[in-house]
Amino acid sequence: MTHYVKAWILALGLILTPAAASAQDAQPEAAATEEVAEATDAAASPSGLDPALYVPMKPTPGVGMPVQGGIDFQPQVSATGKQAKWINNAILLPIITVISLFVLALLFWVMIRYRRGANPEPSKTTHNTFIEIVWTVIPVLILLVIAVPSISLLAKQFEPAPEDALTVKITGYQWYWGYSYPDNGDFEIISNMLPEDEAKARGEPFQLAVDNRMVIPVGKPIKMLVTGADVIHSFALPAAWFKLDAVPGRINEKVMQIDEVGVYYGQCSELCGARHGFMPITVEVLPEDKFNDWVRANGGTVSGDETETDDGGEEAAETAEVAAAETTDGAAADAAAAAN
Ligand SMILES: [Cu+2]
Repeated sequence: MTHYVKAWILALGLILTPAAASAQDAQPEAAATEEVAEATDAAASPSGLDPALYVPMKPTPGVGMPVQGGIDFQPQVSATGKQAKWINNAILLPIITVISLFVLALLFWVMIRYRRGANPEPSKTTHNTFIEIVWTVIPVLILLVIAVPSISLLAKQFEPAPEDALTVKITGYQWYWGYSYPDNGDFEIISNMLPEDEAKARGEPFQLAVDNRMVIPVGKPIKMLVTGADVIHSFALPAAWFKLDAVPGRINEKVMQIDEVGVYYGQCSELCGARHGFMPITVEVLPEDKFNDWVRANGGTVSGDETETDDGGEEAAETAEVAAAETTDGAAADAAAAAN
């Protein structure tokens, strides 16, 4: 009798197990539906900013991002990038190709012409002054040809920022980026990678797209101050030929100027921990007026926008400064008189 009871309990258990399993499934499904709903909301106002001021730009396929089967550098959108790509394609690649083919031909010639069968008595020659001079001088000339454009490019990349440059401070965190704009009221943008469905919904490449982009004006030198908050990261944007390490306790500086409006993707390029591969960079380059609108949408300030109270404050500060200088002069004059 007892084994009947056991059999019934077992049968009941078997019937209920799939039901319990599907009950467990049901919960994540509901969560997924909520996520989709959230994603749709985000698509309606993807940036979360006032759409009258800023709507994230769609990227151009193949520009500012890696392409399937690509073997060349990305199309370059900065002056240094264009020069660097030109050096690679017009100077380095042809020289490398000619040298490789020449050495290969020499190898084949030696292997065939001087093999044991064709040349049973090898020559005992050890020196040939002419050939030694040739194989020293020609490589030196080749290196000189490469050095001239490459050193000038290096110098150009590290020229100090001009007076009118816009400063952007970039901080690498484990594992996202922060962009702050000290010239525009010092607001900070926190930039995290978008989940796959959200990136797709926005028509952007997954693992390169972010929720909040770094936005800069087109054709303007940007003074990039790069630092790390925890470990060493590296800010890299291949389309702009820009890469700079983000080191904690230290600020690295380099100018970046992008001359074409668009969306460009990059990645952290210094192994920085578990989610190193998931802290992409998205830079959106806009005309100056659109950039100013984006600053305003983020609650930042644009020079020329200052309110009257601000001007009043500045004037008051200037007056105070002048007064202080006069006092100091007066005091100095008094001291001089006393000394006399
Ligand atoms: Cu990193």
